[in-house]
Amino acid sequence: MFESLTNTLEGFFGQIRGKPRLTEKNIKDGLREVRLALLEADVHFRVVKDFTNSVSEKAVGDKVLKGVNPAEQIVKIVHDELVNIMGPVETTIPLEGKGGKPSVIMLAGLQGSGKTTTCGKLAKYLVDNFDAAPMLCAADVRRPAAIDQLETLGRQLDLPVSSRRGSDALSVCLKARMEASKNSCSPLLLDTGGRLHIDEAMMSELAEIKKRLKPDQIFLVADARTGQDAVNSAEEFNKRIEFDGVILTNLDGDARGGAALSIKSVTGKPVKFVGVGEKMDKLEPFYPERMADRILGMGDVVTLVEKAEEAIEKEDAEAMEEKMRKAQFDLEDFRKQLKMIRGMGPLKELMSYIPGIGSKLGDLDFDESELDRIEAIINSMTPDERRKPQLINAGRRNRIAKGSGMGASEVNRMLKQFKQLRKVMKKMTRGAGMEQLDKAFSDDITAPGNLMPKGLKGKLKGNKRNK
Ligand SMILES: Nc1nc2c(ncn2[C@@H]2O[C@H](COP(=O)(O)OP(=O)(O)OP(=O)(O)O)[C@@H](O)[C@H]2O)c(=O)[nH]1
Ligand SMILES: [Mg+2]
Repeated sequence: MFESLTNTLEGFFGQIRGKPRLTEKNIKDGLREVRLALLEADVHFRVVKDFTNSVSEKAVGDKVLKGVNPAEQIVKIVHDELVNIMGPVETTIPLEGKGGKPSVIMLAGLQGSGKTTTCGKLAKYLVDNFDAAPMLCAADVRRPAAIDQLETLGRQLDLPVSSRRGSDALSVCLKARMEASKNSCSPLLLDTGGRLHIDEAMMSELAEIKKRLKPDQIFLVADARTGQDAVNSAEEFNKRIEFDGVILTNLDGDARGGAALSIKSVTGKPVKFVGVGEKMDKLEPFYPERMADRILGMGDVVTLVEKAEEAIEKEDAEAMEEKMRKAQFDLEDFRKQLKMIRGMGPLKELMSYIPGIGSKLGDLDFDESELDRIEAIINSMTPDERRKPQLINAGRRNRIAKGSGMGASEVNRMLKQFKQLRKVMKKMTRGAGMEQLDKAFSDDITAPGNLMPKGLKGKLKGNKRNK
């Protein structure tokens, strides 16, 4: 999303790295490019101006000039400034209203921005993380299909939906609140109607709902792909219906990301959640720190760690590590790990979280089918063979090849790779440094078609930001 900005920033830091100290001139020169990259990423021009001014001011300040390591200082300044323009963010959602009544969460936004989908995602998020018992309210009454869409989501999530066809939006909301109260459901999530453009009819409908229901929290749902339009309409919305925060959808797509960087500065209200896919579990709280890390190409280690934690039980992980250390890691374990890793998402997405790698990936292609082949081969082995690969003789190898639809040479190659992988693991768990790891990787594993994606090794080697 921020590839070009990340590259420019890396270049900027690189330039500074070569300088003995920060001066107004070398900062200004570098920042000129950063300014262009920000504009190119569709960041609002006012935000760009404030951002670069602020970085330059802090960087050429007295304190910094005395510093010993200018490059690190400038990275820190840029990082803090990025965090500053996006935060602070408070993502708590009131689960209960006053006096034990249902809390009311209102979602508003332009047509097609993702309100209905987000309504379902947010409900699921509250159920999964806080054991809440939400109710959805179909307050988009202009289009019958909108009500159907929310009801379908409700069935899919096994959550109640309050709707009333042929009624006006305000009455639907009031009735829904009574229903939620009667059924002890909270929060009540209002999926309101959107228009293509901000118009008086939509605004007065929303204002009326706000006035009568006094929502505990109001979210503006905005489509990140619309860039500056999203920011401008957020500004308009906020003037009329003051909201508490923004849910930015479609951050998984080819959005340039400018909206994520601009909304807080322009509206004074932060992005609180982001939609990163169509499925119901694709909603995440927004963390400015992590976003800044990603923009700076530091990868998003915390997200990766969280994903891994979701996929793997701690005890499993410890047992696995012990096995790796003792080189008892067998093909059965390997199969488990493969399953786990693939359960975490597409390889390329996972790699993008790793510090220093993310920005280098570009449009590098990951051959996931190679993993399919490896899985097929392991699946065709008997449990005994998985535990003791040394049992596999020519006869067994041919049987495995047939069973998995591969050639005998592919089975051989896979076994050879596995042996190497086991060696690498042993070294890594004994605390080997990057050098040894590099050496281990320079073996057959990086050969074309093998485990490491083509071209990545070279890219990694050229990467000096590995810490
Ligand atoms: N990839 C991706 N698709 C999304 C995301 N959020 C919503 N969508 C898709 O965007 C389309 C529109 O979403 P809706 O939830 O229907 O939008 P809406 O704001 O309710 O639209 P109206 O009711 O017509 O105003 C749907 O096809 C969603 O699946 C997201 O974060 N990522
Ligand atoms: Mg809708």
